[in-house]
Amino acid sequence: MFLKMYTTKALFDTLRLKRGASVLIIVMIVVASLAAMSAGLAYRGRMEMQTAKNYIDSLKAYHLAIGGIDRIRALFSAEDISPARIKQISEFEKDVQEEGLFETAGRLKYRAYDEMALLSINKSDPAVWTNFDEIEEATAQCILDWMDEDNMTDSSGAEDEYYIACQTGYQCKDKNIEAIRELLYVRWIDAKIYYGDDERQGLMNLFSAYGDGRVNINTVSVDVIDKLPGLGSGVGPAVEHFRNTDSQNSFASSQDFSQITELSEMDTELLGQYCRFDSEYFRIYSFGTADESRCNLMAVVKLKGRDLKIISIERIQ
Ligand SMILES: [Ca+2]
Ligand SMILES: [Ca+2]
Repeated sequence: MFLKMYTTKALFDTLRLKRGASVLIIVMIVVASLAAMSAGLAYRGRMEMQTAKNYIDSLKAYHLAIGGIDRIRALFSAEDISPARIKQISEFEKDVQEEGLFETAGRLKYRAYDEMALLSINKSDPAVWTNFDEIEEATAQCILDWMDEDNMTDSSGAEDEYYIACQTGYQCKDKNIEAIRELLYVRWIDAKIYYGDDERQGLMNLFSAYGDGRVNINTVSVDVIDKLPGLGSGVGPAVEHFRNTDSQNSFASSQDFSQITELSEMDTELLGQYCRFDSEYFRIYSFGTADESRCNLMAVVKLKGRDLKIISIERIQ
């Protein structure tokens, strides 16, 4: 009898202990779950705050970059643009935060170049392609196919058949290029060829989609002069030397070529065909930075009198 009572009591004690342990385990699980939930919520909150901050920073960077384009617009409208003034604006670059003009913690840099210092992708003499060592012959053929009206090519080019078979399938343009960024749709042209790198110029820095096919002799680079067919190799350096000798040295007409004694008769005649002496299109680079966010914009603008019209605007690397 005693043994039976003892056994029953021990059984109750054991059950009570087990129930106590179970409750303890449940409490521990609940506490652990609450702690995990709390950590999760805190993490999520931090992530949401970071996402919101990144969004605000990216907006800030974008508006800073747009502000840079506006400042160039104001600069152009402030006075008439002479050939000499074009040279000055083409070198313009400032960090606006250093000027104390913006309260924001971001930075802004911008500069304007003469778009007419670049070769016209649509209207340049097709022979310029023979002077290109930045791209392969096949790539040049693909660019020509992209623009020509026909649908015929050889094994090195690309027309509809190639582009339609691509993963994202699209048709060959078969018309003039309207914005230089279109080149990224052309076979073989990737970001490295388009933007360039430490070793070679990018196509975006050599070509323009605008203008009448002539380059502005007052701003064109030696690199671009070297691409013009038939000119002697010393023409580029001679032109640059003349422009740099005196800040007032500029060309107002083809008669001014006689000031460069190194030019042959043929060079002078060809420069007369290839060159212009003023500009109506300009390229603006504007870089906005807010903390880790950056926004790099490139805009092409057309100047008529003092009125500046934005023709195209794109994000760049
Ligand atoms: Ca074509
Ligand atoms: Ca073709």
